[in-house]
Amino acid sequence: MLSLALAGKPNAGKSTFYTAATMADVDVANYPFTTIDANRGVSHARTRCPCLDLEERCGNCEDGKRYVPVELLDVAGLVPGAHEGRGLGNQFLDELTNADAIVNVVDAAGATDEEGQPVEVGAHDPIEDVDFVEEEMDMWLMGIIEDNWESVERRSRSPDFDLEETLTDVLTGFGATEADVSAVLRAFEYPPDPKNWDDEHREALAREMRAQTKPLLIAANKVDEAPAENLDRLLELDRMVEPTTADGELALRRAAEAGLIEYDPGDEDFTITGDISDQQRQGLQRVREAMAEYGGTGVQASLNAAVYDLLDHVTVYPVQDQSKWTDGQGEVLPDAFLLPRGSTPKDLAYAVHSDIGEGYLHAVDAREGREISDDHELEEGDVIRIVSTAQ
Ligand SMILES: Nc1nc2c(ncn2[C@@H]2O[C@H](COP(=O)(O)OP(=O)(O)OP(=O)(O)O)[C@@H](O)[C@H]2O)c(=O)[nH]1
Ligand SMILES: [Mg+2]
Repeated sequence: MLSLALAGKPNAGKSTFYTAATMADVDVANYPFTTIDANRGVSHARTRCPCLDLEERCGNCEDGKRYVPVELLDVAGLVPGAHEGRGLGNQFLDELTNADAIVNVVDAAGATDEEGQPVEVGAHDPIEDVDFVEEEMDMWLMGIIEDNWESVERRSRSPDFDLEETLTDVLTGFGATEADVSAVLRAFEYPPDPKNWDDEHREALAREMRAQTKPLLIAANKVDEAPAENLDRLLELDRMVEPTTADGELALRRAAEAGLIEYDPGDEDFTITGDISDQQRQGLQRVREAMAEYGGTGVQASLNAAVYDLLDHVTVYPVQDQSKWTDGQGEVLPDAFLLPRGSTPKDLAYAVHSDIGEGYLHAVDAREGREISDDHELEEGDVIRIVSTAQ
């Protein structure tokens, strides 16, 4: 499963975002909330369910809104200097190791200082919080590379030394693959002999590796309180920025669970359906105002941006019956897989099961009802029948 980590300063709203995004959604019954542990849960990317192209809804979506599971990690607050052990230090950088992408939750209201202590709204410039998470991660990785350089040099004396392979061994704990290492090595100039590398080379390697393996998105949180000018400046940055109100999303999910409103995560608005107090009405009205400005609370939009834009994945639906789009039990569109863009039918077969992958014969595009080539690049919403000796 894809894994997204929420990182950022203390008090930015990470746990609020996490709680809202991993809350049980009784309506999406096929993907029950799964607590892995306190800070590791299941959330979803939202996409258009292919059953909208059938006569009837499939039963695995919410009226055509399909929620595909992704892992979400709530990482404890980072402060500047964490890579040197400040605040709660390295432990939390270690927690980021498993993540495919990072959502840096920033307090766009500027109501907390650089250590996360509450200050007056607008007293702290949130732009300062944008860079430091990246900087901490880069410096942390730089530390790992420096600590291992002696062994890289030692291995370089062996006649069959391979830099790519050696660096992959060193960085695998950070989630780097050999493909990541070769992509990074191709992108910058460095001396062929590790003995001749200096700190600048190692720093460049650390920064490139971090960007390659842990791309980052900014959730400009607390938009309900944030001065408009802060939002404007954050949105002008040359980065992926999603305005959010995590608190607003949490209020909506709780109200929906209590049957007070109709709201599906990622909707632009909600409808009040239950008996609510004046106070509740006022609270919801404030959320609605923030939503009107940005087309929703931004929580679902952040998860979607991470999965579909930053990580560039597509949602693909394997089926066994190419005309009914069902599995062996007759369930319509039972599964949705997130695969990197560029994945082929065989990659999908392996994602379903390694046996299916090994026995792969060919694949059928169930929308068109015709066989597709083995190098066909899967697209968002593809419904695919895999023909395999292992079925
Ligand atoms: N106004 C407003 N407040 C929010 C929003 N999201 C979170 N908060 C508040 O910000 C405070 C901190 O939220 P948390 O979710 O605990 O922050 P955190 O980033 O997990 O903090 P640490 O665990 O200490 O790192 C709480 O009082 C939240 O209610 C938001 O969208 N708007
Ligand atoms: Mg927290």
